[in-house]
Amino acid sequence: MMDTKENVLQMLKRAVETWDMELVHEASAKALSLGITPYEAIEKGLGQGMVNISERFNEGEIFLPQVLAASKAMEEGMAVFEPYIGKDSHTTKGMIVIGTVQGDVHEIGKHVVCAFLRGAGYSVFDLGRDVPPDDFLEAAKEKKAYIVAASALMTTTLIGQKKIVRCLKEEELNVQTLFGGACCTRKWVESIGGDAYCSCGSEVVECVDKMLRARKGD
Ligand code: B12
Repeated sequence: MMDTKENVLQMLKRAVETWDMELVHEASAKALSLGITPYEAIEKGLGQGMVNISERFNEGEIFLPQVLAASKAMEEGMAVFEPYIGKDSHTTKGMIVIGTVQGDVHEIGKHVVCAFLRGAGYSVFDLGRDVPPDDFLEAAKEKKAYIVAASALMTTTLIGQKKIVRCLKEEELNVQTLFGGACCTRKWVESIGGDAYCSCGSEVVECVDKMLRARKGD
């Protein structure tokens, strides 16, 4: 098969779907040599593989161990592209503190968001997963963050985003909040008094640029 852009994106998708580490590396190398951007490789290649995994998991065709294996393949692929995302930006557009809410261990989507933000010239301090609301607050103060961002993938953990808003408001910190994750919606974010919502990683940079422009009043 010819190594066209479309074929290589399909190959990246298949590598995640079949949790084939060798194929992850082969396809990632091909993507780099074809000049496919890291954004495309992550969103249109690897990420589409996770979409397929989610569907098959929902339909009961595969189970958690396979989901985990696919997640590892996705992370392995992302690690190949990360050094190529905005590696030469020395100045930072601002600090963003991010994490996955308490009780929730899902991190892949957050990693995608981190990669895109770093690539666009933001400094990102990633608190990891299962992060209590107070830790977001402390990190925001310490890092002088402009934005606190949090991911929640489960209906049971969404409440963690509400707690973050409450925590930040109590301290009257001048930071904005940004939320996302599979079960998070714009309506939810509005209902908890959050500032912004993004449904996918590719919207994030534009959204954050807009938030900071509004903050600076231009
Ligand atoms: C991979 C996965 C796992 C992996 C996670 C590995 C890891 N290192 O992250 C493992 C196997 C560990 C796992 C465990 C569990 N999981 Co799980 N998991 C998934 C799965 C299949 C895919 C998630 C994923 O990575 N998607 C790919 C990424 C790229 O997409 P994404 O996360 O949506 O992120 C994008 C956007 O949402 C957005 N985004 C994400 N975060 C943020 C943050 C901000 C600030 C912004 C702006 C945007 C943004 O941008 C991202 C990039 O485009 C989902 C299914 C689904 N439909 O989401 C279930 C799912 C989330 N899991 C689920 C459950 C229930 C569990 C478990 C409890 C086990 C179980 N019984 O099934 C445990 C949870 C343990 C815990 N305490 O957290 C449920 C949640 C149900 C619900 N509505 O509450 C889901 C929906 C599956 C299902 N249908 O049942 N899981």
